[in-house]
Amino acid sequence: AAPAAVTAVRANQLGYLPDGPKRATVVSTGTAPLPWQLKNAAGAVVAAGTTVVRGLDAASRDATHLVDFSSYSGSSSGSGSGYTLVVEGRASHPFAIGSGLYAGLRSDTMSFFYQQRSGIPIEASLAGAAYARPAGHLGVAPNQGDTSVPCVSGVCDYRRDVRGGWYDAGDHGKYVVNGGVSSWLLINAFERAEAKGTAAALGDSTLRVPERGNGVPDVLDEARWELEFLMRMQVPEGRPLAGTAFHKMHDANWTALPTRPERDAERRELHRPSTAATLNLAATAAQCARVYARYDAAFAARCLDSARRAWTAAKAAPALIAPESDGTGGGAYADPAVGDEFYWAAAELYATTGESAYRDAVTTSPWHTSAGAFSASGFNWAETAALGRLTLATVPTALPAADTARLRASVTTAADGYLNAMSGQGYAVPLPASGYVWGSNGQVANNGVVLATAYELTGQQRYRAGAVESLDYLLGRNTLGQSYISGYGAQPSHNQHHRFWAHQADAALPTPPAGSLAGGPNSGLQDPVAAERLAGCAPAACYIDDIESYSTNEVAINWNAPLAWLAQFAAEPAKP
Ligand code: 9MR
Repeated sequence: AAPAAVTAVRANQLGYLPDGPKRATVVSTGTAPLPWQLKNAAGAVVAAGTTVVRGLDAASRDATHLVDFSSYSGSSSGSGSGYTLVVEGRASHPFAIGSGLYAGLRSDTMSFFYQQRSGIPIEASLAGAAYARPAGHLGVAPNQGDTSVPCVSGVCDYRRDVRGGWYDAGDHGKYVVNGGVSSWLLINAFERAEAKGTAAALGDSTLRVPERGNGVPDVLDEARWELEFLMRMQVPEGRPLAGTAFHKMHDANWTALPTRPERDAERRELHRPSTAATLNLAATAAQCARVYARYDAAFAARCLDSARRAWTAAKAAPALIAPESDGTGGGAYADPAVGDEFYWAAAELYATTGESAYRDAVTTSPWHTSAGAFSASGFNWAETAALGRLTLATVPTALPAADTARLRASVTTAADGYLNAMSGQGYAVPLPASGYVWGSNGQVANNGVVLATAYELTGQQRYRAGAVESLDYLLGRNTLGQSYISGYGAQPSHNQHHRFWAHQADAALPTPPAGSLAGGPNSGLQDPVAAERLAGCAPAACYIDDIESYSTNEVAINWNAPLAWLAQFAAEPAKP
């Protein structure tokens, strides 16, 4: 019989960890196992075997086989990224096998946040000459500035200084709801590493941030840039709704692509407070109070005061819902259900203070026991109960031991669900076929964080393997053979939607810096380019590396944050 046609061999284009899982996907309609070979840079065969027929992959509609070369324990030396997997004469892109693969990604994914900073110049010495730019939105013409922003909603008539923070994504908006989960993930990555004893790798002068050398771990310096902004968004004492947080601030109208931050001439607007934003502030400021206490007691105390006031204000105003219709000039980030945000905030306040009022708010919340806290498609900016669970499962508290054990089991049960989803697929993605929504790559990374946390809790290697294989998907083991991370792999995204990293729109501007994660496949086709170019796509193939495809190809802080978390995890050695 003629050999079965192989149309692609999809592997992680960055590479594989010597002690990690090493799996790849072969696209072939062949119904019999196929021989595979692993070749080194010199072309010598160093391992061989036969594929396992996996069959039709629902999300991509590809006919698939699996290659498992996990037992190969050699590694490339020097730059040695020359391994290829070859099946029926067809080769994967070259990749490395080495233990140091993820250190660069850890650093680059964190530099993304520095380069998204508002209100501070981006220095060539830290970001590279192509990425340097003046500070944005400090009120220097033509900017109208974030230093004195009018509240436009009708419920307030004053101005606030809300400078700083990170721009959300490709736009220049700053949103408390999305800022919360993003800063939480960076700080959680550090808190996790502290508990594990690996935080030194994240300490002072480990990242390219201007605060290098100040004695504070750089990841905390970076997250503080956002925390200071989040606290500026709190309504001051003496004003109506004191203690709540403004939902968001952004331009009055969407700006054109490209627009450099310092050239944005639109009016900046502060939109009315919401309960969801207030609880994002309560949760992240409470987390801040716990984690920064060892490094800056005064800042930690300021965070705790802000968190307490936000909690009290949210209890007094539990139904301030930001409308979905408020999407001119910035995203809506509307979240009509805030019970999960109440749970998350209570969990952080309880883990930090141990106080009974917060404990009672935790234990009486339906989210404390609901099986829905970890959904199949994962937590996100609107669904935050899982964040409270992760904190209570990992940070020591005085909850009864049985309750803590149940919380931990909820994390491993969720992780087992993701592993189960992965094992039934051709590409091992911790998402159901229905999960390819706006920002699906962020959902993959978020579920990777849950898998990695399950590993930290149990030491069981299958969870580490699931977390690392989530990275395999993002780095090229997918139906498009796309590395969704700029600067990484043979076929990386490089035209992500961004107003400054807009090389595709203006050749004088740079492409996104290395380590920028594209939003990823979105079967909703919610922008004109996607609608025109991707009609009929299989869910996992609804992606185009075009700067205008904001619904599949934007970057965002809430997607890069779990990627940075995972890169940090994968850069650490496995537990013995
Ligand atoms: O990530 C957000 C996604 O869940 C929503 O479906 C989408 C439409 O409302 O908005 C996404 O967030 C965007 C925000 O509204 C504005 N800045 C860019 C964000 C990423 O695309």
